[in-house]
Amino acid sequence: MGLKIAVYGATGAVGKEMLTILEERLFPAEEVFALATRKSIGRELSYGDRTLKVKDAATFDFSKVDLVLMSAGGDVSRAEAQKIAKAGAIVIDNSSAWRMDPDVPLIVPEVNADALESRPKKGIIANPNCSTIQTVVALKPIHDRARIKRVSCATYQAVSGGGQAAMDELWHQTRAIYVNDPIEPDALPKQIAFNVIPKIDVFMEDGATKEEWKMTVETKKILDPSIKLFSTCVRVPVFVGHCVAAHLELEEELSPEEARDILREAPGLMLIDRTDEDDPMYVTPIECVGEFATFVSRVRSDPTVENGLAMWIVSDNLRKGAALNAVQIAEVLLNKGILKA
Ligand code: 2RA
Repeated sequence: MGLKIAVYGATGAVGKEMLTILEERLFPAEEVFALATRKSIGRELSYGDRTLKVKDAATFDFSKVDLVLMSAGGDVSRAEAQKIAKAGAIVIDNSSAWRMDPDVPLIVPEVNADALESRPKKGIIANPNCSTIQTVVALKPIHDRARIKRVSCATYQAVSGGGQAAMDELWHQTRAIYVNDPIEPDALPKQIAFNVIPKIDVFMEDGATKEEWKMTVETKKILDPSIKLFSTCVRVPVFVGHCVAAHLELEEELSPEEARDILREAPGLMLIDRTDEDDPMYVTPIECVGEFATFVSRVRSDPTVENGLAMWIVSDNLRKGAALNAVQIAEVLLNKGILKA
């Protein structure tokens, strides 16, 4: 016997990664359904060495499944997730729709798996924002040892965070420039090829973007409400892989060597950090693609503040930033007997 699972939004970049990771991690699924909108019915998606035919989410009988991994956008989640949960399944939702709902756990297993002790009140568990996930995985071990007072960070986020269309846009713009086909001037403010854009999601009243707001409020809900976090979130011309330059102010002093020892042993992290000029080691987005780990490099003291510590955090935003974290939440539910295979 195994679990019956539906991936809702299976044809999207994250949905496809969910199918791949379920199989890679040998998640005990007796049956997996790939669901999407009507226009994708019949499309074939790989699930390991098997092929799944996409079914219509609108007519699917969710009482047939135990678990639904959703990555179908906030509007669909708001409209459908509670109905699906009422049919009996547990929903792990990748959208931002439910993240700040007090009755919906917001989970990064390496940080707050303890928040999952029974079936959630609404039957919904929220997957955090990709840039938040990799940040809190790296902050958690430092916070446990030296308590973080404040974080100031800049993010460098791949276009895949904006979905397949954003990846296609980078590809076409880059190709156009290479084949000497200049991009129309009025399109330039939005050009991402050979450019960076300090705006991800919409602007809010205070001048922050919603992405920057998510970094702050989600870190508080997942890790510690007392942490003050300020960020500038930037889109960069990279296909996959988010980076975060984080600058911490701690309550207690922690040397870079002590911090490295802590990070080296922490769950979900891989420390790649050497500044010998003849053989430097640090991680770039291209090197994190396809990996499960969140990588940390450039661990340094920040002498401009009391107990300052800086670090560079890199992770595959489609994997740990979305699909892997969702599957790891499902693994926690299994291990705790909240989901029974
Ligand atoms: C982005 N974090 O990178 C947002 C949503 N995935 O676009």
